[in-house]
Amino acid sequence: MPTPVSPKQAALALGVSEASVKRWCDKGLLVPMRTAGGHRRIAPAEVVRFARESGNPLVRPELVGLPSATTAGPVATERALEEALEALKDGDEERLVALVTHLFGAGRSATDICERVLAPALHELGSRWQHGDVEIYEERRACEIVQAALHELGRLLPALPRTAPRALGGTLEGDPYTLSSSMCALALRELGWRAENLGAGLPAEQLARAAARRKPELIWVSVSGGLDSPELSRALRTVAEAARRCGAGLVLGGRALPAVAPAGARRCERLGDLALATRPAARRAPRGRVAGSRRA
Ligand code: B12
Repeated sequence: MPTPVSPKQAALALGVSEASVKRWCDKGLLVPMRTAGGHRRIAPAEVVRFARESGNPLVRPELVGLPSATTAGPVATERALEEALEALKDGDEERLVALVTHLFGAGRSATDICERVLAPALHELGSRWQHGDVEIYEERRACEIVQAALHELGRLLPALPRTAPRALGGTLEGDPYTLSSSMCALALRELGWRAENLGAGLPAEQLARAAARRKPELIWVSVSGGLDSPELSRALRTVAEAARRCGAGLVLGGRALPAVAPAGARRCERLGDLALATRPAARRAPRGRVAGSRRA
């Protein structure tokens, strides 16, 4: 995250007077930090939080170290998917980062941006690749750019308290898809979880070992490809057993998830389902239930 800014810079970024910013600070609506000399400084993430919650849009985000809004104005909000696709096709990381920052600043959740803008843009790119209209290198480049946009969104989320519950997850051995798990981590972060993404292609035993050491309250696994069906079911059972041992909930999702998931797991179609599936009461399915038989 860029460095904290003065009330004057925050005011220019929000398009309001410095006096308003100071008043909001005094009322506790904007939470500043203090320099050694006692001057107020406001973290860019705090300015963004205030902009989202108060309905005062960031008119000059570049003044708090965020990408300029000039490449992603209000029109882009309506045609965000098209804009994202163009940025991906052109290999324009700056444009995609500016777009997601703008959408987030305008009040869209990071989860929603993943689900309604970034993932559909990748799906479209995939079908263009299938029809020979997109080169392999363009697809790989798009993944890198999306990863950068996710990273930026992560930096815009408010800091979590130290007491926030821990979640960890990733994709299993042979599954090379990185973005779905990164998006899960971001969505969980947004829900207040300290989400540790262990990345792609993880042997189930490693995930089990990480769970035993890190003692998460939640484990997620995204399944987009990789192992053959019986091997995948075995790997998922290993993870489910690890979750059971450390008392963690288990959420599963992804395009290639088998129809039957291990008992105790919650199955999700969408990132948006995580909100319900990770509520304390919902984290555990009753013993013996086959999670695949019930949509979370
Ligand atoms: C990028 C990409 C790759 C890259 C990925 C690189 C990387 N760093 O991740 C690489 C090069 C690995 C790749 C390889 C292949 N790919 Co590919 N790939 C894609 C592409 C374009 C995007 C994938 C992606 O990241 N999507 C974005 C994610 C976020 O979306 P998502 O997976 O749908 O996930 C969403 C939900 O499912 C859910 N979700 C997912 N997991 C979880 C978990 C939880 C807990 C929750 C709550 C939710 C959740 O939330 C997500 C956001 O909405 C897709 C197109 C597509 N339709 O997705 C093709 C696509 C998946 N690939 C395809 C193919 C054919 C292949 C290859 C076979 C190509 C080849 N001949 O080598 C290989 C197979 C690799 C393997 N071992 O499985 C086909 C699959 C067709 C099919 N029916 O199976 C697709 C659909 C393209 C197409 N239209 O033909 N691919």
